[in-house]
Amino acid sequence: MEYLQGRALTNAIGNLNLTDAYGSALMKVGHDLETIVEQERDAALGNGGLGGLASCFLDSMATLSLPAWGYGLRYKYGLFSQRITKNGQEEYAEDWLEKFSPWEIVRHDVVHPVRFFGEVQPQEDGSRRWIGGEVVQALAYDIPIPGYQTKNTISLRVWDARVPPQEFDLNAFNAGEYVKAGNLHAMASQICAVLYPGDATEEGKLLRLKQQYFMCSASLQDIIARFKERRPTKGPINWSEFPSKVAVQMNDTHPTLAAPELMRILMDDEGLGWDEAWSITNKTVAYTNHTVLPEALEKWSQTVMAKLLPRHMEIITEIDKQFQAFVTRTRPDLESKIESMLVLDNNPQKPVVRMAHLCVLSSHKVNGVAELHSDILKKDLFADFYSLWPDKFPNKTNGVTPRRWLRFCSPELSTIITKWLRTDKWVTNLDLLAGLREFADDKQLHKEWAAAKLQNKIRFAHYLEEKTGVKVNPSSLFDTQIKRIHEYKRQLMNILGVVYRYKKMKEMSPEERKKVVPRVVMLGGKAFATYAQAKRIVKLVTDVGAVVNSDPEMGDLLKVVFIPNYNVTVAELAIPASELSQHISTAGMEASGTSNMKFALNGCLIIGTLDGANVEIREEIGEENFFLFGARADDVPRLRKEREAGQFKPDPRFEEAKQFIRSGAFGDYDYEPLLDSLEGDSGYGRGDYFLVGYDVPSYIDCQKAVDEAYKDQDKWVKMSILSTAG
Ligand code: HBZ
Repeated sequence: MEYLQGRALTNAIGNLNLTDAYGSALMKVGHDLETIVEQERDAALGNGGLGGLASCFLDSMATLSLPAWGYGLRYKYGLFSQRITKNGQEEYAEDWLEKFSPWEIVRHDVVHPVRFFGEVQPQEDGSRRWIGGEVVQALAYDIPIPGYQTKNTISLRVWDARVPPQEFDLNAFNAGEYVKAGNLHAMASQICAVLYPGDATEEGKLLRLKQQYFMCSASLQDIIARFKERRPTKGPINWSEFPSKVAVQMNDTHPTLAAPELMRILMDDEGLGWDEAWSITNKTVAYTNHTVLPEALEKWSQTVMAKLLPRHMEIITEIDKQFQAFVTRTRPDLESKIESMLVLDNNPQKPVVRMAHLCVLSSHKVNGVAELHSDILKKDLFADFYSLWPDKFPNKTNGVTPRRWLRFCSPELSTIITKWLRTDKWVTNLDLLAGLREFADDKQLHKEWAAAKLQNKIRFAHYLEEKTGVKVNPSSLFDTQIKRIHEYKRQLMNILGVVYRYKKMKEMSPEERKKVVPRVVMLGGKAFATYAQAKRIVKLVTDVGAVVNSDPEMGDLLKVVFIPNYNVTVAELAIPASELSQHISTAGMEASGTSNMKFALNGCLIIGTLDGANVEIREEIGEENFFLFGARADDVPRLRKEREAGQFKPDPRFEEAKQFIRSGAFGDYDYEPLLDSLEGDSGYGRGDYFLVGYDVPSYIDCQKAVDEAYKDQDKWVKMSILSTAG
């Protein structure tokens, strides 16, 4: 249900190998490419890493000439745009279609009806039919996804909701009842109005469920129509062929309804029996899990689901019944656990549908997005299902497209890579980058590499000055943390480290200060509008920046910048310019991370915990090229228990940093709830749930090691080359 596409123009002409030709053609008509590129708004139809991953997959599938489709919704307002004021973050609607998007092609001939509410009518032959309720139409818009140097272009098909003219209540309108006449229109236009915000909210749950079903139903009808149309012979449909022609990959639980919807179509519309429909569904759908955070696992109220989708509720109930019978038959030892494994959680206080369980039961494969994460799925979140179906749970570590995330966002570095490898084939075969290892000590490569990185830093410094007014020195160490703001990602630890650094620098003599490695610390990311703690973090970063950046004693030695409105386009500038990037989540909580890959690809070193794909990145680039600190995932439960039992002894540096903030050094905003979360009640019911206090000492030590490494530029550039190579 999400795609974070970014801009299309540079990517499209780049993939078609037309950038230079297009640039000169534009010149002839009096425009320059850069100015034209700047006119395009990001298509921000996603919240964060999950949407970005989907967009990377589209680029790669097109490049591999796979016959794939991305399905999504044509949200009128994408992810909100962020402005930073003296109050911290403010949100504005992102009206990306305001001046229309030149990339979408409306398909007036591709429409599918989608029903909501209504009732289920038993038929004489024993089958069941869903009738009544409200029916809206899904209208297709196609966004082309060109592959890199292939003749293949695939589509991202996004649905818009419309009302067929015959549904307009003309009688009501003529009687002056305009609101009543327009009811269905209003409902339809709400469906695709806004991208659902990433973190669970109580608001708009019904609307979100409508979005999910709208997308699943339209997409499956579309897939089935194509399957029927493309059959070689026009005889009776051989449904057993369906799974060999169609694979539906569910990007998290958001499109889970694809499974019961496929069951419904196969049984109620196509007349198949339960067993055949179930076998086809199971062979067709697969599920990628992106989180183990309990609050992010989708659960829908059974009451709401039964009202909106009565037939699907029947199907889900039957799935549970069959599963229960299967367990009784094959694994009586699991029977005591069955309640916790079912899709329907019948807790009388709050009966809910567990979407993740529905995914696991319906899918033939369930994957995590990094090795560590997939292991946690097997050991923890889906342990009982794993014991039942050990082959169902493979790992698929995330990836990123090397086109957008190296070739196009850093043409300078790309040229050097191509020159030294004597081929540009690495753009479609990243393993070839390993060839750079051979030259990792070559002084000439070092010179070229550092020059390219410097160019990227200068470009980004200009951007920062224009957007924030803060002037930074491009010869400083560029240190970046850009991602959604969340407590588990621990931006708070980053800024506590900065506060400690600043305090120590204030205490230094001018002589001592001369030895300090100049640093620009940059943080960027959006906080969900009602996530108060995340917004306080943004406010703290900007307050620290205001004080540090105007402190004459600091000069170029320390700058702290909040990068406003972080999005794909900003990432394309920030990542190639960064030398150190922070991926510092509490171990076990970041499923994978994908920007860690983008940074490493661009020769940026990583400071990080053993979490998500950091683990595998570190293995590939070598542990000596990775700044590792912090607790291990296995230790986290024990540390939390110790913390709760009052057995945690805070490091004096941690106390000093908090105290400095409390002293009012960065203004008188009420930071107490933020600092409190590191001590008392974190809102998660326990103090310092994310173990910032526990990891701060090794984090500060590790940052010291970063400074030392940066002083030896030969060593640093070598590490940078080896990051790209790995
Ligand atoms: O998916 C992210 C994970 O946090 C990250 O570790 C991983 O690398 C990435 C790709 O696998 N998850 C998200 O970005 N999640 C969302 O954006 C989200 C969106 C809507 C929701 C819940 C979560 O309702």
